[in-house]
Amino acid sequence: MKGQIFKIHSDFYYVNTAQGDYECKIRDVLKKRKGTIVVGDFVELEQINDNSKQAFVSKVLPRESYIPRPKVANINQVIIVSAIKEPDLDFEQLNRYLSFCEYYGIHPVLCFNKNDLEGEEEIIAGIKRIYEPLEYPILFTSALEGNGIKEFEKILNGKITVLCGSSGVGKSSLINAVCPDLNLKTKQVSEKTERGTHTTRHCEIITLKKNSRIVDTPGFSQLRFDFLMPADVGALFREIAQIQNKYGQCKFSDCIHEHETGCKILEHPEMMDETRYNSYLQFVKEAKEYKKQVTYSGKKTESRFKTVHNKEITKISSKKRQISRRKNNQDIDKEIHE
Ligand SMILES: Nc1nc2c(ncn2[C@@H]2O[C@H](COP(=O)(O)OP(=O)(O)OP(=O)(O)O)[C@@H](O)[C@H]2O)c(=O)[nH]1
Ligand SMILES: [Mg+2]
Ligand SMILES: [Zn+2]
Repeated sequence: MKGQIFKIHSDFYYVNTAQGDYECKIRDVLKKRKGTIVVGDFVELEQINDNSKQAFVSKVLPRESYIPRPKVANINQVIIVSAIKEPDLDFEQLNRYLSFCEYYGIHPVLCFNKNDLEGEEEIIAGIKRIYEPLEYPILFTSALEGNGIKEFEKILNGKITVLCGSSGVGKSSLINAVCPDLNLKTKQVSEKTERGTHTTRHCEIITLKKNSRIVDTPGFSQLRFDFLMPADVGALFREIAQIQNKYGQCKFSDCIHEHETGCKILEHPEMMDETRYNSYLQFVKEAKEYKKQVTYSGKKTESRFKTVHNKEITKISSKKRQISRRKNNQDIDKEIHE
């Protein structure tokens, strides 16, 4: 029997199957992998007996996707929720979430909530100008008055969605608007004392409607780009590929578009919005900290992917990669010489 883990509680794994939900423990063979089995993993079950709703997880199936915070596998999309105001729209935070989606290969949707609050036409126009050309789906909603909730509901259909966004933007309120029975806890912005605290903490896949499932724990909270090389940050910004498609590659293949000569990104500032470029520079700065750290410790880990013809390709680790014929011949030459 196959199913999907929707909740983990110490040693218990709660699995959703076509025959209903099961409370499971894992087989001894999986004990070593305990910490790596996460909510969202597809698994195979062995029932204890026919009428019991208890079972053993005997196998974990390969993943389609994975994000680390919250640790959840096989999600289909991330909805990045921002508020048009209260709290003020934070472009860097929004771009950070977007770039994380690009990095983990998960489809992002942009949702701008609280559009019942008036007098923000300029902000809305700015959002459209920046994000429409990047071809991200965009929603404007009001959890309070119901605008755009039908569209929001439709986008959830048939998928497992992670919502992310700063505290107070209305993630729980949006879910409550779609599914009032759930009655998730929401909190006044003014009640918040600490920055970055969230009302919602645990990680669980919640079924909203028959085919719509969500993870209410905010995705990617407090993450920084301090785990990849500066030259890899460009692949997380779609406009950089767009510019290079149109005007050709930068002069230097390792260009990080900061102040190099012959840089196509710097030559065409009209093609990349300033807030986007500033976010890009900030993420490059974080990546440089990582580079410094690995250079210092001598433990340079290779980036997980490279970009070829604007397509991300997962790199093969140096251990698994076969020695090239050229390298092999060079080694033989060297040996003969010596
Ligand atoms: N005016 C207006 N207020 C809203 C809207 N949606 C949510 N709010 C209010 O914003 C506040 C925060 O909403 P939540 O749903 O708790 O926000 P959240 O994103 O889940 O926050 P965390 O769980 O802390 O991450 C609450 O006081 C809501 O009533 C909206 O569409 N319009
Ligand atoms: Mg919440
Ligand atoms: Zn460049």
